[in-house]
Amino acid sequence: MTERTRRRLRSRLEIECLEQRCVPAGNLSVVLNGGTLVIRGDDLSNGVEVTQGAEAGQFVVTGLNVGGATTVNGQAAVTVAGVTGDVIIDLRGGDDQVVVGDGVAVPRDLRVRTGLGNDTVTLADVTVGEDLTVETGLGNDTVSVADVMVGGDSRVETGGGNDTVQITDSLFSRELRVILGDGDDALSLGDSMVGGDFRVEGGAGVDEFTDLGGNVFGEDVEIRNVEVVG
Ligand SMILES: [Ca+2]
Ligand SMILES: [Ca+2]
Ligand SMILES: [Ca+2]
Repeated sequence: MTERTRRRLRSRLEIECLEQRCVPAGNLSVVLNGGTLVIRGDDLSNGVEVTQGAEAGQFVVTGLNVGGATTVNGQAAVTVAGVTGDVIIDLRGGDDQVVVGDGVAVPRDLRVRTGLGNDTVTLADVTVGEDLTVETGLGNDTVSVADVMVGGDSRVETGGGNDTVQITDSLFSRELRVILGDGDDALSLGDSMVGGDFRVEGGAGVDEFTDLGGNVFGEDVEIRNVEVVG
């Protein structure tokens, strides 16, 4: 081994050690960028809960225990004030858990992405000023939406895997699109209002849509590639 090769190897090892020290297991990075709150996970399983703070535009981001404690900027929880735009949650690989609720009012878009893994997204008692997007990617995912009000368009896309989407007691001012992707998926909708088009795309697999009743549809209803409708 030449001196140059040895030096190069040593510096690479040092970088790897630094990376391991700087990124503890299951940490979320939380930043406020021009009024937009961005919560990013790593490829380990992450859990996060976002709740409303004392004032408008103030949010409390708490790490949840998902087979190990998730930290938020290295701490148990952080409070972020001055959120005037979107809330973006991107947790990447791992079996992630996202809870947004308890009266959260997102000024503009709420965008949740959970990447690979078997992920769970729960939105309960949330107001979204503009658009709502939930993308759970490959893996067997569960999305629960209850008591949610959206001012703009809504899209839930669950990717490959056997996914379950349950929507109740919610108001979608404009269109609601649910794209279930590959795998045997199940969607249920109850006591909700969709102001624009309601579109469901089941994709490959044996998919099921259950109308729980009490729904009001303002425009077109289009359910495609869904094998069981009840
Ligand atoms: Ca994931
Ligand atoms: Ca999926
Ligand atoms: Ca499917």
